[in-house]
Amino acid sequence: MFDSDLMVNVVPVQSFSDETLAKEWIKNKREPFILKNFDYGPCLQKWNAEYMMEKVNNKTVKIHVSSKSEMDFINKNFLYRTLPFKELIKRASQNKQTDFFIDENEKYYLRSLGADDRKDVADIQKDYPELSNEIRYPPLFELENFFSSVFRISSAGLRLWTHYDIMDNILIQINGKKRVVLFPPSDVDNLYMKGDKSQVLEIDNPDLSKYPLFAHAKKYECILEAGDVIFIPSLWLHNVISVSFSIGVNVFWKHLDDEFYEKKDVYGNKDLVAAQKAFLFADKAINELNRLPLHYKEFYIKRVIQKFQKNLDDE
Ligand SMILES: O=C(O)CCC(=O)C(=O)O
Repeated sequence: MFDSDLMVNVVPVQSFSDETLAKEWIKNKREPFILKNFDYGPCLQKWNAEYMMEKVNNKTVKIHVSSKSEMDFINKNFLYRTLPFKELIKRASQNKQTDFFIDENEKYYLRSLGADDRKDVADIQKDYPELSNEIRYPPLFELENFFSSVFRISSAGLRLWTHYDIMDNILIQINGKKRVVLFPPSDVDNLYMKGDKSQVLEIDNPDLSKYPLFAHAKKYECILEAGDVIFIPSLWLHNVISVSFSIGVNVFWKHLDDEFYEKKDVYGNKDLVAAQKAFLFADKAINELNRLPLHYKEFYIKRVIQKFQKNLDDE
């Protein structure tokens, strides 16, 4: 189903070809945009499947393997596997028989990790030295705020679940095409969140009897072509589908003071420290109220919500 009511809420993501304008937009507007025609260095011409297989020789990577196009983190419908980088590229780009046994229906997804994935932040410059001088990042953030750079390499047809990140980031599309759908943070009530992920997997064909509020969510949508970069502001929910075999680089940076971020968060996807504390206090508050008879609990939950709402209204 592609409901016409849902179509009403689709906004095309706008594009710029001027980095200065783009940087201003990040500062003032905090909405997604595509930056076109930036010079990323040789990666744009070079980084195809053959080149990557030849160039990155001695590396193994931990990947997601899924028999479904819609990867579902909440119900874990995929497996983690470790493969040589070369083999991942072979499988993801061809999805057919290779030296290893391969199921034609399997789809592959790499979100690259640091050298020690428990301690190190992913950084393509360090983790893939053979490629490091072939990519240049657009000047959309201060270098001192750089947090991580992550490969996103995917089979055709694979969809990454809708989620938000707590840091501003850009996704540089280097090879292949992606469809990106974004939802503003103000729609978080319509997205049936579980942690940082939405439970609505099939965003083009949602089960509205289960997720009726999803019909009100405003979608921003675009196709990312090779050579495009999309700015994804923190807290904007996004859902990404690889239209073809795809190589992208995702760069994250800290746009708030260091103290707001959890120190040991190597993935950069933990909620801000203040928010984690707030969730903890909320759990404690719920435990307290659970001790009361139901009608008291209902009454006081409403009063607590009023208190939060008043705080927002007073802003
Ligand atoms: O490109 C992808 O597969 C996911 C990108 C993403 O989640 C991001 O840019 O934050």
